[in-house]
Amino acid sequence: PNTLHQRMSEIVPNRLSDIRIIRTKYGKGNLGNVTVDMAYGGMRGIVGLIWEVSLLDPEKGITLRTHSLPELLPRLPRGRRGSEPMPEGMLWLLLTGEVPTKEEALGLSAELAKRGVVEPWIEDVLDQCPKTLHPMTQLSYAVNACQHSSKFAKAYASGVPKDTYWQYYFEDCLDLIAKLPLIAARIYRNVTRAEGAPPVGRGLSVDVSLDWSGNFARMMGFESDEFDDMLRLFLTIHCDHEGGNVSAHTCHVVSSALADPYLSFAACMNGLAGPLHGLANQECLLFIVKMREELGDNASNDQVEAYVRAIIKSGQVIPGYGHAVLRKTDPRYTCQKEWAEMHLPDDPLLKLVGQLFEVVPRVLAEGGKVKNPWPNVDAASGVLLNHYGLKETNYYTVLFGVSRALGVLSGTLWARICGLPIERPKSLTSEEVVRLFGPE
Ligand code: NMX
Ligand code: MLT
Repeated sequence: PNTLHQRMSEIVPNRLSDIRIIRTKYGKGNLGNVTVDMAYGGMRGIVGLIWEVSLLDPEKGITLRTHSLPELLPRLPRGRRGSEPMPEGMLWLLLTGEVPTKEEALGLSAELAKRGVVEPWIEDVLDQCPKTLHPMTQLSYAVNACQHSSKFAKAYASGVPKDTYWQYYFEDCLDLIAKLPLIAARIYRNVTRAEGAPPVGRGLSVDVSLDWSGNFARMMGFESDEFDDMLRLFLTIHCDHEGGNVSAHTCHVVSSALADPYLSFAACMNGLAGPLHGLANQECLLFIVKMREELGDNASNDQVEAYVRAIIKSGQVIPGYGHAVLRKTDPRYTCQKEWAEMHLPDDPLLKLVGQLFEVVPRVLAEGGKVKNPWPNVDAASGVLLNHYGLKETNYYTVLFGVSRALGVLSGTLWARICGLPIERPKSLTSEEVVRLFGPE
């Protein structure tokens, strides 16, 4: 079978030629007007980015290289074990636009396992982190430290030609994706170790006979086949959500200054760590657990509704609900909910997830302020993780981040392939708005 690099090398020249034609034909096409409100309003609705690997439809949800999630999941190759797709297959798809064969995905799996090493001093740095340092901060810290071995940064400094940049970028992206399970598992083991127990130290390493996700599960200390499958699904579906979300956009803008993939991805993780973005998966499970503590196991929908209303009245958001672009239930929520209904139908927290779905959209829709009252990706994921014994909520966003590497590094690599320039939109001051539009 082809290696991913061989296939990319074949695809890149053709795609670049397509893009030249697209730009010649449509380069002057108008993508819409920008109002002052849009500039104050988080740039909502402004189309200002090219992101080759995925596209978000407000009604239908994410399409990954034109494939919707429900259509794609059954088609992605399965590995030697388990019944859920290997995230490696998703990576291949995002980078090439092609669903890989099983052999191609397994080849990529083996390649990632080979690349899965971390410099010992970075392991030491992680071992020295206080257990109380948030796992996302530790992740960002370690990824920044891995920049020490960036092949792109070295090649750039040595003055390699511009049209070869992507080759070095590709190497860094694959190396980084390969290192992430090891880094993230070390963080998990350190933050969950018993009081007074020593940090992981030496001895945590990738098993070349396992897939990327299987390795991650095993290094974290999880052994069950069902956990492995749940993690494969989680890592596959959280990978990408077009280019404008905070994490992808951050990766894109940082990389546009030709910062290497390590620096770009560490910045991306800092954005994902915000509670309105990826941290919402942590917030969401905490919310459900607290609600259960207060309402017990047999709460009625009326009690859930009263609880939700009180939270909103206190000025807090309901985590796991709402979206800046989506206007319907997130298909990533649906897919996790269906998985949970099949594998953990009696979990009391799942019952509450279902009750929230019956109550929250109606409550949020009242008054018309919230533009999307429906659940997003984070509304169900914590219940799955918790069910299989991964109960440390402050670790949940790390799992999101490991998955997100597949998408943001693919999108960013394609930006480098296309030679997109440094990103630099124009900003205004409020005085300038008045000068432009106000009375003389
Ligand atoms: N609960 C309560 N209020 C909400 C919610 C919610 N879930 N969602 C939106 N609103 C409020 C929002 O705070 C804003 O209020 P105000 O004008 O007083 O500032 C108003 O509704 C309008 O917001 P929208 O235009 O609907 O949403 P926006 O595009 O600004 O923000 C989110 C999108 C996702 C940040 C927002 O819906 C939210 O805060 N949701 C809860 C947090 C969450 O689940 N985030 C995860 C998103 C997915 N991910 O993983 O990244
Ligand atoms: C994501 O997966 O990045 C979130 O749904 C947030 C977004 O798309 O803005």
